[in-house]
Amino acid sequence: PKAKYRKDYQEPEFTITDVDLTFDLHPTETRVKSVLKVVRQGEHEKPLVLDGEQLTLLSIKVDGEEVSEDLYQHDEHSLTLKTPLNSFTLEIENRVNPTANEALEGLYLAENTFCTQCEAEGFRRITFYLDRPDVLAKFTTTVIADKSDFPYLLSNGNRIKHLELENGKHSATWQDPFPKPCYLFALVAGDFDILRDEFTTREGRTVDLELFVDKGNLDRADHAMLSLKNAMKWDEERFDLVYDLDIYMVVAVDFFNMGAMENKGLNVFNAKYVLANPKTATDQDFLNVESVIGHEYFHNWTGNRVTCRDWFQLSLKEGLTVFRDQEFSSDLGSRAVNRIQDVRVIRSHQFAEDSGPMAHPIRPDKVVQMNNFYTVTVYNKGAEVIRMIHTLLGEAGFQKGMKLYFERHDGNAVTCEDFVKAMEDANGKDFTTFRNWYSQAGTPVVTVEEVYDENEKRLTLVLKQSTASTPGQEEKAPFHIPVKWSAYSEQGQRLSLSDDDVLHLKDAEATFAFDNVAEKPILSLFDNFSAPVKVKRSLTDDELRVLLAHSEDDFSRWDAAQSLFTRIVEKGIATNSSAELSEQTIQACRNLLQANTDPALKALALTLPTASTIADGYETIPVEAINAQLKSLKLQLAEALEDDFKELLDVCVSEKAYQLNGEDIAKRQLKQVCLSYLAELGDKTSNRLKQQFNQADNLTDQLGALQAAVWANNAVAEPLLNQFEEQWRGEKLVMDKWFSTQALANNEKTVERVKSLMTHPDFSLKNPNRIYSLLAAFTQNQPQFHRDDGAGYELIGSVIQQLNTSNPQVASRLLSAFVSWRRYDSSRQQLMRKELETLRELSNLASDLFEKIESCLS
Ligand code: BAL
Ligand code: ZN
Repeated sequence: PKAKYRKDYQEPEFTITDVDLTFDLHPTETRVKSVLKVVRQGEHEKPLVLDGEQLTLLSIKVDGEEVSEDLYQHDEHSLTLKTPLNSFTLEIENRVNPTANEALEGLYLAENTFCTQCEAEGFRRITFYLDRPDVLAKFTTTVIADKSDFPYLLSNGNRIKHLELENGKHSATWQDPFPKPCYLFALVAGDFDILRDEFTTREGRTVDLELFVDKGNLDRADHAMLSLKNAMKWDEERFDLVYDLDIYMVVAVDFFNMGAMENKGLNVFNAKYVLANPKTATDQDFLNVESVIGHEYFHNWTGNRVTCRDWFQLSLKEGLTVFRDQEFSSDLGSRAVNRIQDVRVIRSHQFAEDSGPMAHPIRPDKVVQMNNFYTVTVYNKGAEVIRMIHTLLGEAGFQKGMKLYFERHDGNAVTCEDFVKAMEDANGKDFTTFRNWYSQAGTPVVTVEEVYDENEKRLTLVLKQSTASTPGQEEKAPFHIPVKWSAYSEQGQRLSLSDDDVLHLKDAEATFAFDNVAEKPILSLFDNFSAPVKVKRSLTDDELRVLLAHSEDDFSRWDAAQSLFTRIVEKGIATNSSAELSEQTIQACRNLLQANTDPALKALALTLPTASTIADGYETIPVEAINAQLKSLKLQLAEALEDDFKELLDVCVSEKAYQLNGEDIAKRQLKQVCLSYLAELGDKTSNRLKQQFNQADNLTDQLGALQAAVWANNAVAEPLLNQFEEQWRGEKLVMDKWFSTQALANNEKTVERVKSLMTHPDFSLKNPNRIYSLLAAFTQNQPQFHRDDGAGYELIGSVIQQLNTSNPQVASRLLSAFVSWRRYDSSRQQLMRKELETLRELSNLASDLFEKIESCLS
């Protein structure tokens, strides 16, 4: 496999303006006929080279005439046609085998549903095409299939024709009036239950909304529909963006590599982001449905109407659309809770990616397999970069920039640079330094020095930034880092030192002086996580406790708690003694529990940092020590705050039936945190756990009790696991949670347990959701995946080997658990390296795995 470079981009030599596709669907021999209007771009005599993979070519005609064999060439990846014509109609027939397609890219048949996934480069597995996002064409699609097995035949746009055919077949023809790149093409054929609704745009147009779910699942579709309507309304109100077609369809499927896909007018969703009712979905599932439904809907403008010029620009649509979905969730729910959860993703996952061998800028420069770049960097750090632009411009300025962006680029395939330019031009700003966020990988470390001069009544703040080198980028230029801040007295009163609540660090070092500062202030820096950086700062524990209690920024309060906990763990590791919790910190936690604060914020603040967040602070990750310290800290907190947790738990237990609203969700979240601490106290909590499990009228509470029991290795863990299995066997999405709960259990039997669960009737290596819930979850179980005898590595290594041929995209996601192998001690390094080397020797190694293995072994 060969790498492609961003710098090598060239405009297409031909374009396609119109596509007419006919699919005669068959499980193993689907025939695809494609009629393309092709137009040469500019003056040249080059041949037309179409992408095509795993296709059987049946015929090829130009302007109605069969093409003679000497004028075309067909190899594994392409079809090359010699022609002097500048504009012509190309008609190609080919065959594909949807049943054999376990990679779930292109057209596949799984559990009686034909389905497509074309992003990034899946369309070339359907038919020969210019499979690149800067070729935009109008699509007409006819789907033919057996009517009894596949009563619903769907594609993009509006249905313009439906015909009854011979032999029990029927056909539907769809026309999409909006030119689009082929990655947004979709086709679905199957049998479904349908939830129908409609949305009236602010212009008064009626849009039909149709949600297709597996038969029998209508009682789990309401929340997705409500979320869709909320998203449509929100995008009109906040972004001034109105939906453009007369119909919007969402299909939920069981077999899907990603979360969902924003195909024009026909979103395809992984069922786990559609189906939800209180018995089968947790509060978090409901929130995820809202967020993913929103995300895919928002792509209609940021992604579909304005799309990417090339795949290096992926963050143009993904960073922006994640930012938009985050704002949607924050406007509808708790802004602070959403913010903290987004930051947790950055700290636990993105920082690790940014310091490993696969580190890449949000706009990568070099790609072997595009599927490897649907990353937390491109998506989540990409969203942080957009958020910083929002911080620099404010809401009104940001919206001005969005307006100009659409004025300039609607209907086009553009670059991240075009987006930044629109933001700059609309606001008369200079983002020269800011652009480094697009071109440089790595997490900046900001060092803070504060000096207060009592005599001069002056505070001097010195901020320095540095960013470690990343693969291919030795030296880093400074980033433009916005530092949102606020100041407090030792008693926690808000101090006003300046009118400007954002400091701008644009150079390697900057000094900020504040005069007339009456007393030494405690600064709350990087409020709301105003930049994706790591901060080095020597606050005292007392100062952290002041911020925990008094910062007006909810994120900073949470962050202060996390810093206090992290310090205790780090100190325990450094001194090789048990983590020690001071009386003052216990009291600070108690005050927080008793404060009149959003229960969800209490829950988040009292949740310890993850092992991977702690690990990020170490060059060589001390696996056992982190695990031991986190356990000890949790137990100490449980013992010290036992009465408080019990009291709160009782307050949060609700007599009323389950309701899905912010207040109740927050209470359940806090209840869960209390229960998870109390579960550490052993058998005396067993009855509470059983009681909650048995009395729950919703999955959040039922699963909460199960997880608390299993993760604390409580005596009731096994009986509850059995009971849960008995109740939910066959309910795939619920059983996924049962798998994850066990995969994340921190005990020495977990590896063997995971192995044996792979033979469970509800598990299958063919379904990505099962793999994610059992095996990807297991790789997040730091102490057990990194077991010192290498059993965890062996298990996942052998699964990756199996998936290499059947589903390389999913295999590659699992491989991420190995890429930071150099961060572990030498014995673990050897064991991980062995797995990587074994994989490297595979004769048919997929490009997805090749790329990651090469970068981490080089
Ligand atoms: N475009 C792939 C799925 C998503 O990010 O929406
Ligand atoms: Zn997206």
